[in-house]
Amino acid sequence: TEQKEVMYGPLVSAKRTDANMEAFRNYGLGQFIHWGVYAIPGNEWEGVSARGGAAASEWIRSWGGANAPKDWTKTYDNLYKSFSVKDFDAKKWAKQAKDMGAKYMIFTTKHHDGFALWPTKYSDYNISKTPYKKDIVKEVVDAYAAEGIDVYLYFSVLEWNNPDYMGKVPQTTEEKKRFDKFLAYTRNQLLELLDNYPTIKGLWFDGTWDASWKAAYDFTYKLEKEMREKHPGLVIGSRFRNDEYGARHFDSNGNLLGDYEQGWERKMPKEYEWLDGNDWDAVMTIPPNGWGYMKDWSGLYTKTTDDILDMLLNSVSMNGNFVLNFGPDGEGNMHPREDKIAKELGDWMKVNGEAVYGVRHTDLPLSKYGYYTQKGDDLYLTVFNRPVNGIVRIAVPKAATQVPVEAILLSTKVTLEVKHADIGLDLDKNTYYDVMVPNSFSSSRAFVIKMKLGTPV
Ligand code: JFZ
Repeated sequence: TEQKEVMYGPLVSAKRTDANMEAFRNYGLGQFIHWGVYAIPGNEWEGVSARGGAAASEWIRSWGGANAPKDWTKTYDNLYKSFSVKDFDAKKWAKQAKDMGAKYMIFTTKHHDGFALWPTKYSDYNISKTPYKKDIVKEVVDAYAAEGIDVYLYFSVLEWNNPDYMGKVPQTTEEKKRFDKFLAYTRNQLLELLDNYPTIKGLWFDGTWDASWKAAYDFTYKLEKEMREKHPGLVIGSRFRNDEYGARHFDSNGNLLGDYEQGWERKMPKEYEWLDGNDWDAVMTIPPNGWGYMKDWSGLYTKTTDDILDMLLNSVSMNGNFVLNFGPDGEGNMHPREDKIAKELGDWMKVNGEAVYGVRHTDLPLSKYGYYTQKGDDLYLTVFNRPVNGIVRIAVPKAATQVPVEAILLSTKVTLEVKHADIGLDLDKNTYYDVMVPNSFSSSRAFVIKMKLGTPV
């Protein structure tokens, strides 16, 4: 394919091997937290509703429509005055995340509404002006660090309530001046975050899709460079900037713009090949959409623990991390269903986490029973679809040195009977083994078969 001349392409190699990137590759499970003043409405407020369809609770400021009171955005922009967060306890959140098995977390420092959860010097619309007053970002960063969970900061560039922001490319001298002011402000805030919270491992960018930001590629290129110099090892996703042709996530030659691909928002890659060997994460809501607190989950399909486990194993089987979102309410309490899912996930991970953390994609043919992962010469098959005949047939590459295969149930450590099957269309490449799952073994969720192959596959 023809290569274009790209001046504003990647600043770093897409395959960094430093400690932070290696840690990223091994996280497996992460937690996202969306918190801000939108947690107060919790998707219903003064006749304005953010329920159903594409309407997300953290977008309620924009969902007014015809039913909204005339001064709705003004009402919204004053919600911070009642952000008292009387039940907020960062240590409690961090403990829950730890028990769930999360290895990193992403926290919203500022969403599209522009409200900053840290006492930024560059805008008055921040936590210090609320009844709570204290620095929430600091409490979260410190509490998670104390639990050994890496912290990434979510930052929305676009701001709905900032008069200096505009979505279109600035045209007039006045507009250019205004938008330059906005860019300087954005740079100040980002450098401030790096100064204030030096233990963070990365930044998760959002709100970077507008034409104005895309046209500022020279500014964003320099800013990314500056942030990397200021904070060596910083991990930045592909959603920060674009090249001079407007290509986002990947430059015009298909090279990743950042350290990992950040396009998997409420969707999953179907095939490993789509990922082109890049690092990536999938971020997921429990309701269909809605990242901020939603008080009413009725009438919506909300994902179950089994759904989430399926997506988690699907992600790690393709070398990605899976990041589950939580949207605490205006007082700082998780939704009861989030509490329940966190507990159930944690219970599963305590038994089966070996099949999730630090594992890699295998080159085996896809299994109809579940997902393969591997670590060294250990092969894991997490079974979601238990066959009625009790036989889980696996392909073992000819290169495997340990045949017959040794198989155990990870949860009980019981050895399973393995029989040579030699059925398959690719017997030149693979040989087939049947792992017998006894009828007496009962499991209400997916279970893991751990096998030794004597060699990575
Ligand atoms: C954004 C936000 O608008 C949303 O509120 C939430 O914070 C989410 C994590 O990020 O929404 C997006 C961002 C990117 C895509 C879709 C929705 N995308 O790349 O398809």
